[in-house]
Amino acid sequence: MAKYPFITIEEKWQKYWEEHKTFKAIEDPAFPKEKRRYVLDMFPYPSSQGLHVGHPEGYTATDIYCRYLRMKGYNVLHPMGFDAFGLPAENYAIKTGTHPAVTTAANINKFRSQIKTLGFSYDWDREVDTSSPEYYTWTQWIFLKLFEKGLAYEAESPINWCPSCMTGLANEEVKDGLCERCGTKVSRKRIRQWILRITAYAERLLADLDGLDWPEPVKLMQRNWIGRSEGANVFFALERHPDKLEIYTTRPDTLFGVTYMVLAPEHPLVDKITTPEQKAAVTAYLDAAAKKSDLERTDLAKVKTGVFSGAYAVNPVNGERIPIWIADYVLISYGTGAIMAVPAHDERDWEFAKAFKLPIRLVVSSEKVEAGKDYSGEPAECTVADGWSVNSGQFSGLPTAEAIKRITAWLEEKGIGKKAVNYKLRDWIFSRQRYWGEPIPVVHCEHCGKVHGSPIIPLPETELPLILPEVESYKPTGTGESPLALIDHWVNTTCPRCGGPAKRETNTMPQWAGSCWYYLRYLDPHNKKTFADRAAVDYWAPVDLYVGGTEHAVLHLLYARFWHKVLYDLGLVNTPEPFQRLVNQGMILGEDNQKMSKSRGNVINPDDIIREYGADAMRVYEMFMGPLEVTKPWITAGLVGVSRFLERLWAISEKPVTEGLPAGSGEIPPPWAGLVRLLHKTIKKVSADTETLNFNTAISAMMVYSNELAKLKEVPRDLWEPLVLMVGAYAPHLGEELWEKLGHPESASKAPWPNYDDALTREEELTIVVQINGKIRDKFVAAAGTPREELERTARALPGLRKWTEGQTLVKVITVPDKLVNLVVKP
Ligand code: ANZ
Ligand code: ZN
Repeated sequence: MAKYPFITIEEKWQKYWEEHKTFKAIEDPAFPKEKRRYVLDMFPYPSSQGLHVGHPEGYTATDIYCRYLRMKGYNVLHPMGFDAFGLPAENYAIKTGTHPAVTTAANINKFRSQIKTLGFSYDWDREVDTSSPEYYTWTQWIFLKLFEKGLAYEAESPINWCPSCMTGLANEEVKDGLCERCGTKVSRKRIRQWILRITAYAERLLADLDGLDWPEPVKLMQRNWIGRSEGANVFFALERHPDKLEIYTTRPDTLFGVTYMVLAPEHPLVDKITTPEQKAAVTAYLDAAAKKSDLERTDLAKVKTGVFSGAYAVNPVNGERIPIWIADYVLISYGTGAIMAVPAHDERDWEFAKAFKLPIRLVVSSEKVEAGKDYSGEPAECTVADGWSVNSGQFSGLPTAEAIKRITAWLEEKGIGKKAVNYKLRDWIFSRQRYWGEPIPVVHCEHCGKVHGSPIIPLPETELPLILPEVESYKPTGTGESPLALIDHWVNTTCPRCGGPAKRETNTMPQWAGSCWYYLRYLDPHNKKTFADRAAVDYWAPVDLYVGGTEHAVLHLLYARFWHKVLYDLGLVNTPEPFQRLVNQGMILGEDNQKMSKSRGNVINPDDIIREYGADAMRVYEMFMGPLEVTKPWITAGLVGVSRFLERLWAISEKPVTEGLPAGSGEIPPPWAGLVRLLHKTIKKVSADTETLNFNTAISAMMVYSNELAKLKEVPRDLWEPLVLMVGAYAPHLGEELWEKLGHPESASKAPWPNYDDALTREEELTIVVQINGKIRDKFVAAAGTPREELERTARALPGLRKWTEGQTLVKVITVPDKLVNLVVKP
């Protein structure tokens, strides 16, 4: 069989769609809100490697869904763009001197043309490029809004520093102590930086997850990352010192078990309370701790280190003297930066107490407390689970939850403690000491700093965009300054407030900035007056379906939710959440079941596949590999199978088409009855499966049906056209071509999705007659096409036949499927 001419067909229809702007989305008021859908793909970073097979997986899924929705009468917005700022272009510039803008433009062109060869139904008039000044004007504008609201601030504190990328990183960008991007071990560096107050939104970012139709694992990752914790702050008096030591604990019920206190090395009290005898030891310890990352410090497996301060606190519940230690397993950035240590019930404290031979006191029993039992003496192991309070004065005998409540109330009454909530979420380190990013639109003015208190002066909106200037060297300075700091004429500017000399901010924004709001720019991409007109936002937003990989579970998806909420509070968007439904596509592995990588040599290049099998085959194959969400290996044999399916469709289209098969039920001419039923069942299944993104099973249903059509010499139009239309959503080039061959002048994408008659999708039920020795004795109902063995089994088990069969031997069974079963018996 000759290959179907996919090369010409695919080119032809891509040209057609482009020329006719077939998929242009227009805010047509004729569509009511419930008939509009916004379906979004995670836009790609245009790397120099071009598209990999993972990109088309999600893109094909949303494309099929969009085509289906349009045919179902929805107005659909389906845009694409490029997340174009980023380190690779800049690193390439350092190596070759080529401006990142040049590399980025070339990569975008390559990506765009690759994406276009796959026949996706994007509205290309809405394309965005986050690195273009037209776009980043509004990224900078949103930054100014954040600044105005007090949500962007400057600070100097130790942050995660990647010595290879030579830039500071957000906590979200550090995975197991390594730079998320390059895998280099992250160190600590104290630098001036811009920080976004995402913690101000912690509670809402947490609470609003409940209303989202997102995969549970993603929601859980965000919940854990935000890390809400409930407990109490307790004030401990200090011996010979007027200050109070405030600690945060989730277990106020363990107050009677405190045997020492710990301050984080950076705690301001360290200096004040350290006794002269301990000074030298403490100083040495602080120096060592400063060099470690938070991860190294809090790792449970690490040997605990610490030093005694020489000072004592007083336990408010029993007046005991408690030694105060300094140890780096307590972080300054969490809670109050100080803890009460209860080694009997906290593992880190247990290890520390064992290492430094500090007392351990049981205050929670794992069994219900027995009257008169002695709970004193050192416990043999650490128990963190809830139980019943012991050795805890008036609170002994209470179960943990109750003890926490009562002790907290008691602390509040005495004025020595209060309920407290803490979050693991930290503010977002937002500035990068690199070149290829959005300049932060503020200046530093010494004069204004003296007169008004703050030297930071935001640019007025009218001065946006603040264009990223040309530089001679893209190389980061490594000192914590961006290469922009070296351009004197750019750095030295005038203050927009006082007109005096001022210096520009030289840090740039992180790559996440552009992707925080791109889905809003698609709504109104050419607007010069605002980031997106509110009417356009109201027309389309929020995103109804967002499809992309799991790698963004916290980073992009958390940051975008944060910015969206800020815009919502400013009255600029219509919903508190940007992405109503999220679906994660599974990873596509190499044929060897391993992650695709250059070094393994198992990378499949989409261009090769498209050249050899066509874009439609690539699309259908990626959807046929398995459920969208699961990880699955590439199997070339599977691709070949899919390509045969498309060939078969082509072969069907080469047969003569006959007209006039009655479509309604009841009067179908007998030779077609079975096929008509199969068609209606197929439409029902493909519709339902496409709606629920179960593309692989929809494809199998179309394959089964096409096998039946392939057996015909001539193909009735009424049996063929619905399949062509459904195929058109999956393999759109082929679909258009077959539709045109059937004589339709309009694009198949504009035709309505085929309907089915539900009556015809139900199993046809037939009455099966049962005979004994040729005489009709009984009957039963069975689905048409029930296999012979099953009919015989049912017939033989009929209770009504017993009087003829009892005591007889069955000698023969004669079965006519769909009609009768004759049991031949002998005494
Ligand atoms: C006494 C205690 C007894 C604690 C007990 C636990 C168990 P989450 O759930 O993560 O919020 N902690 C408080 N601040 C800390 C800091 N800055 N660095 C390191 N550890 C800190 O954990 C809260 C618990 O972690 C707090 O409750 C405190 O130890 C410790 F049987 O206080 B707990
Ligand atoms: Zn000024």
